[in-house]
Amino acid sequence: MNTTTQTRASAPWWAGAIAGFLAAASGVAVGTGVAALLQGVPSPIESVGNRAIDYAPPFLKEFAVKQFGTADKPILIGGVVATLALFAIVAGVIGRKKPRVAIIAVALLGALAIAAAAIDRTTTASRALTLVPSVITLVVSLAALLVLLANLRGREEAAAAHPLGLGRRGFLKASLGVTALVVIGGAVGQIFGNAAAAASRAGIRLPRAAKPAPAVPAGAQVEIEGVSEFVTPNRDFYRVDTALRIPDVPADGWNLRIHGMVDKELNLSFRDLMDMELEEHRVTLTCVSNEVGGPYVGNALWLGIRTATLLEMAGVQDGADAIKSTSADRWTAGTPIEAVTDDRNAMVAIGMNGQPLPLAHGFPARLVVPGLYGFVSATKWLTDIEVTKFSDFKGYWTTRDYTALAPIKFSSRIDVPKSFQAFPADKVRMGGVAWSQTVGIEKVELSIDKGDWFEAELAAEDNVETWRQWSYVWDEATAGIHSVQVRATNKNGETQTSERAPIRPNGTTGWQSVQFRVE
Ligand SMILES: Nc1nc2c(c(=O)[nH]1)N[C@H]1C(S)=C(S)[C@@H](COP(=O)(O)O)O[C@H]1N2
Ligand SMILES: [Mo]
Repeated sequence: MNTTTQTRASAPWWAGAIAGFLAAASGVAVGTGVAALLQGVPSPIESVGNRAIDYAPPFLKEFAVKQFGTADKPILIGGVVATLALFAIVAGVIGRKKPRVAIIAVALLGALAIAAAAIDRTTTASRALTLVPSVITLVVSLAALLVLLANLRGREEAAAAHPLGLGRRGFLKASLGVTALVVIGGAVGQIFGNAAAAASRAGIRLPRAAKPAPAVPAGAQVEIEGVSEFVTPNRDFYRVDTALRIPDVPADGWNLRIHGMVDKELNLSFRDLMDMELEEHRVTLTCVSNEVGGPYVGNALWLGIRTATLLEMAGVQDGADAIKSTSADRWTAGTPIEAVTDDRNAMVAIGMNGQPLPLAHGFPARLVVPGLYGFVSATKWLTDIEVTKFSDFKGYWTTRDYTALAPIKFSSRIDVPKSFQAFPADKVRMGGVAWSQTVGIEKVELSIDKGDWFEAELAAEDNVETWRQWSYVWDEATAGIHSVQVRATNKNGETQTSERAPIRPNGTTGWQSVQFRVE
């Protein structure tokens, strides 16, 4: 027995750090596991992350999308976890001498998680249920902290030899126990996070379209290695949304409500939709966050019911100029009534490239509106369409410095060459895509080494709501570094402007240029 009389001596700082970390980790792990078992309830970390997403200033979101692309979500989660861990560690270190401070700090963390859960828009469960994981996190973290600190304080003199005052074996057991909790909590979250929707999707057999899409015309696909597939496979289709966890929305029990300035409110089940006259259309979606030459554009075959048909069933009243669409995770978009009732192929879609919508792309149903950026039209996990007026509401991004109206700015992209791709001199084959949804592409021009513009070869057109591919074979290439620039002209006779516009408030413009090497 160590007989030091220094009763105020405290455990080493790292023992406090470990105590703080273990306390928070065990609480979060249990909370995460519990959340996963409650359908539609976000975990405490997700709720805090969701707050960060909603409160982030628009420039930060642009930075994140630009720097991290679709990895922005894991990075955000990582940031939340790292911040939390750091806070808990500092609390533990202080707690060796001032347990009250540590307890208050951990209680504050728990309270933060509870507050985040209390206003988490993404939950699809009741508010009371949504609070359960964060309350459990608070209780477990505090209990763990109290036990660990009591051990630290109670056996100060032995603490150096016996980390956490638990003795070596006790310490090992505690660490292993928490590690197991974290692993189990995480695994349960992975396995059960979207279980209901995944099972529901697996059980769906989509009906054939009453009005199928014509086949993709021969020659719509440019046969050059590196040029996009004309129809983007689901696994390659870009994904953009604010959802940290994909909303878990099984088709059974799902309901689409169409209401507001209508003669007759509609409530449609998934079955109701499947039994309607379904149509199929290829439409190219584009995200406002797409930089010139960027990847956030994709072309798919959508199966669904025209919004015009649904709104005719409901009977739109005079004076309405917008629909406000809402998702299961309470994201919203505002779309001009004209765009969803005119003769473009705006749809409530339930199928994508011959399959039920993938969970990430809006299962069980989403909106697709040709010609408008996704943030003002393409609501995924759709549950509600309110016929209303623009003067009475704002969509999610419109409250965050983006415009209310956002037609897609027509654009063109170079798929090949990739930046600094090397070609043999006799084989410089270029290609890419251009889009001007609802108008159509008339011409694509190229300029090599800033020389005169000349026309690229246009591939066959599918329809004016899809992109169109282009190609060019440069057979007089000389060895060295070259550049190629692209610009499109649409069927309204407008040519892409060289003027650069940023993403915010309503989309980029400018000409893409790529450098490449000829050997
Ligand atoms: N529920 C929900 N729907 C949403 C979004 C979202 O954040 N939440 N983002 C929109 C945006 S900005 C775009 S560009 C499209 C992208 O659709 P995709 O992920 O299927 O490509 O979805 C739209 N629908
Ligand atoms: Mo978007």
